[in-house]
Amino acid sequence: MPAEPGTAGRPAAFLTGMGFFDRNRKALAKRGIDPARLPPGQYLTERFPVLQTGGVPRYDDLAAWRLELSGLVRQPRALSFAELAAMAQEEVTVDIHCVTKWSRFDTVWRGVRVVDVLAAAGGARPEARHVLAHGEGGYSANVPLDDLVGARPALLALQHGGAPLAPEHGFPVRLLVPHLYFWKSVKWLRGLELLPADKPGYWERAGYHNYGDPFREQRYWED
Ligand SMILES: Nc1nc2c(c(=O)[nH]1)N[C@H]1C(S)=C(S)[C@@H](COP(=O)(O)O)O[C@H]1N2
Ligand SMILES: [Mo]
Repeated sequence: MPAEPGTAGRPAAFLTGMGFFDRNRKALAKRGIDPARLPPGQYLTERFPVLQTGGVPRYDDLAAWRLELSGLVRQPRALSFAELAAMAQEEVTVDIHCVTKWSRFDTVWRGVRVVDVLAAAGGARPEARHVLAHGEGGYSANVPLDDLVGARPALLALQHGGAPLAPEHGFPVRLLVPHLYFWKSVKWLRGLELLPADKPGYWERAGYHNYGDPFREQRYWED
């Protein structure tokens, strides 16, 4: 089983008694936080862990940065950072869940709705069903188009906690898909490729679940 850096594969199950995860849930209830917000097998952390394959890219010249909108959009094009920053910004407060088992509650992000970003490329063509989000240096993650432009808020985040993204958290722009495991939220985003059919991304090819719903505990292929 492949594993993200800093983890040792599928963690041992807590099969008997009241294990770590149950205690964490009880502690939440005591603090007046609804434990139902914590997906199965997750624990709450106050820290903001940093997880990625490879190094943190540097963008000294943001004027040269582009986001490619490609594939099944009506007018494929590249957006500059200034163009993104000039679009309507929305703030969301969401819980995030990493497949390595940490969750963070009430994280605040500000950015542009994916649907508005795609509108800048004339919108999705009717055959578009899936999106492959491309990060700097070859990382990618696949998400159904509906999960980005449907009822739930998927953003291209430019800010976290009221400030520009930190370099290690994806500066200048990251995808934010809070209702899926956090590996789908591609940092250092460089492109959205709209496709007629699904195409697995970096971790999905390596054994992680294709969809990745934390509340259904879709961590690995067979889950
Ligand atoms: N470009 C890129 N984006 C990425 C990753 C990566 O390796 N490269 N890792 C993903 C994983 S597994 C997680 S849990 C989150 C971690 O985000 P954070 O470092 O801001 O906590 O980023 C996701 N986005
Ligand atoms: Mo992750």
